Amino acid sequence: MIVDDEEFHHLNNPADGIKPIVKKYLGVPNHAEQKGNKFFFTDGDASVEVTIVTKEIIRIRLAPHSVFLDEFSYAVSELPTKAVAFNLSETDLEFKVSTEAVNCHIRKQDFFISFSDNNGVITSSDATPMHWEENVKFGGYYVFCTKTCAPEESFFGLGDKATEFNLRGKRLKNWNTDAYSYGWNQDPLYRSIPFYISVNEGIAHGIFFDNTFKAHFDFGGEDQTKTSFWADGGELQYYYIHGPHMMDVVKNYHILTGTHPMPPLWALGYHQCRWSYYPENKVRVIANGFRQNKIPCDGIYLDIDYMDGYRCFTWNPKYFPNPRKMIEDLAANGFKTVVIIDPGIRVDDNYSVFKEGKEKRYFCRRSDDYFMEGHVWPGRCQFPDFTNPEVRTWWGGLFDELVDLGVAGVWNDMNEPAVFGSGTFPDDVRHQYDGFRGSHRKAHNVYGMQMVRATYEGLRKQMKNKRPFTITRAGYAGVQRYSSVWTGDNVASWEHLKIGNVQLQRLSVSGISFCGTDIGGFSGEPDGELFTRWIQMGTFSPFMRAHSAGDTKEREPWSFGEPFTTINRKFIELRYRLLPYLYSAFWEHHRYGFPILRPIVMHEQETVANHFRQDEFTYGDKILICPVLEPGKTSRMVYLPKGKWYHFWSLEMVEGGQEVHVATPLDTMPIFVKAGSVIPEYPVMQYTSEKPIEEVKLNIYYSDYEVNSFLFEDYGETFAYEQDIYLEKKFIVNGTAKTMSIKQSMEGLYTPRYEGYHIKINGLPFKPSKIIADGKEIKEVSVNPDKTYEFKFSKNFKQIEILK
Ligand code: MIG
Repeated sequence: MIVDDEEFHHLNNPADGIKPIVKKYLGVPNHAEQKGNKFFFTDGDASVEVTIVTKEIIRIRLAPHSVFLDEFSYAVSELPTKAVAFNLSETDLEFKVSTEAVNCHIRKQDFFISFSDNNGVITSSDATPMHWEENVKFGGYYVFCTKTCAPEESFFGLGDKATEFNLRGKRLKNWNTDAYSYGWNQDPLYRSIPFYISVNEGIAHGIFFDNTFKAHFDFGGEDQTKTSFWADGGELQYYYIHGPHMMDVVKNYHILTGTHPMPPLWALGYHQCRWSYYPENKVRVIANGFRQNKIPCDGIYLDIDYMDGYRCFTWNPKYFPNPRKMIEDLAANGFKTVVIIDPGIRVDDNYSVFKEGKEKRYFCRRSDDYFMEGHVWPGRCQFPDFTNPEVRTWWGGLFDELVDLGVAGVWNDMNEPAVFGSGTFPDDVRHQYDGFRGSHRKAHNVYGMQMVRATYEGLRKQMKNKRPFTITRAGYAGVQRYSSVWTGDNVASWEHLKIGNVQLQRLSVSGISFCGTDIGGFSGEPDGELFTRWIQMGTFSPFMRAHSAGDTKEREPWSFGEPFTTINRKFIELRYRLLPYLYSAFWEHHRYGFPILRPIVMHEQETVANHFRQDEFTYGDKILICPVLEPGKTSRMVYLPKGKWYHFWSLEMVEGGQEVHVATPLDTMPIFVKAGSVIPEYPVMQYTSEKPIEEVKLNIYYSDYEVNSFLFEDYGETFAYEQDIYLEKKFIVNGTAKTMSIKQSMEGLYTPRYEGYHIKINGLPFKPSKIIADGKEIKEVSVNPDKTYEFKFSKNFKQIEILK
């Protein structure tokens, strides 16, 4: 007998009514409800929550069956609490939630959500309603958001992506990956920063998709009229961050995710690294090499070979029989020692770290309770669950011996986490997730960040009032609160110099200002020219470290002979001369949320052509840099934003708002200083604390319009700044055809030890007859052939007048 389908279906099968899994879209919002600063809208089944975070920041969350997940985020430790004025209004067409700066519109017809500014300009709007798809295998939902993409809209951010600075047309993924020798367009890399900035018709806004699962972004790639982001789990939760300037967006993103703490001053010096300098004598020889060659250096690194069988927190007794003595001697020679620590802990019952972690059940487990085991450098390893606060505290405590030995900084590597063979942990590994539990699908992207957090917090406790230095390879949004980063295993190629230049600018607008590349390229062999061009770029990277893989030739700044050694020295010296400038830019980052590197588009976002400039950037806001990114280049074009600029080497004044042709012989690179700037300078030292600063040089550049500059000073290595012990100085420069004035004001509780300034006036368009400082005429002025003028005066001056 043939049973026909129809008949079969007529059996009373309860599964019959279950439809296949499809994407579900929000329906029609029929209801609005307010609870404090939150508004809830529902279509009868799913709900959307709209939270007023600040005047410029609104958060959206979606709950498919109206059950919101617990509010917990590793990126945002606390939402700002300042009271904001807002209101809800309703028309036939929409609900509208407004602050002074932004409106969030919820369209009644289809639940489209859009945002507009207080001039009514729509800056972001849904192209389909928010949607989701049930995940049968793991539970929860894949969550999706699709917005419109305007014809000339540009996109920036997302951390360390190795592709064009403008992300328009790209489809990218966030899943922390150990990407040895990555190439152009390779994705994903080491970090996941689900934050992007859109600039359209001169207005910028940001989207921070705070979701730690594997996440995807499409910026008009698949369909040029659409921008989408989606994740393999978690909640569809994002922050709309209003501009209108890119700078506002970045500052507001920092309000959510925090900034880097102030680094110890030495960490802004030059660092030398290699896989690996060992045994001990080798480390000493390298350190002495710097002093003999008179090339400044503050940090020296010990890569994995300092350990005993790669066991973290141990020393190889053969190579490093007396680490305390070595670190002490290095310190006496002006070097801070930084050691690497990886997450993999060798399975070995005779190894105390493993034993203790095992007893206390601190290592990650699989879904069936087996330990997560995998091979890394030490051999078979287990891995601490850094998402467990108790484990973090334990881990932090493990640094006590290293700190006691005098170690000044810690380098966390392999924390994507990386596992040989399989790449990373399987999805089913369980994590405590600060009590909110999750599989590795949820914890993968935050694992590295929680590791370096544990490291930083442990060091901070043990170093008492001293600022620790940490560096991490992996990270998630907010990792800047705990660490600096480097861009991982790059390659000694010109292409990688270019990639690094873009990556650092991108990290900087993505919340991670304290970043650098492996100068010279990690794998492969740079020639002298490439190494020198890389040192030049590195001079203007917030973090400056040369590093190289073990199978390459040794590579110190003097390894290539002349003329390279001399040029490398000149640039590393320049790094040290500009330290007070960098340190001040760092303070502006830490305290006010400014990025340290600022791409051109951040200065002039109204001009679409600038959305595609990626070579030039400013270092702080006064110095414009354009690295030389190709071999054999004796000149290149450089774009200068509007205003007047001085060529750093020739002092020639150049009008901005155009591209200029700049000579680039190997011993220089294009550097320009904004007219009106006051650039503070330290004397060159072989390391930051070699001598007390006796005098600070102020390089002042004439301008015929008013320009403010800024100098930050404090103790340089303690947390006294958290008790407001610091000094913020403001300089105002202005000039006419016959006069120039410099005013100084200061605020704060710190008193620097030095007494005086050495002032150098650059670009003066007239010959001065008189210089008057606080009412007194300065008699001793040196006049230089390049028409610059130098004199000394008290650091407390209020006003200097220069008269024709
Ligand atoms: O599997 O510690 O990116 O900087 O020198 C390689 C050895 C492990 C990768 C890091 C690199 C470091 C290297 N590490």
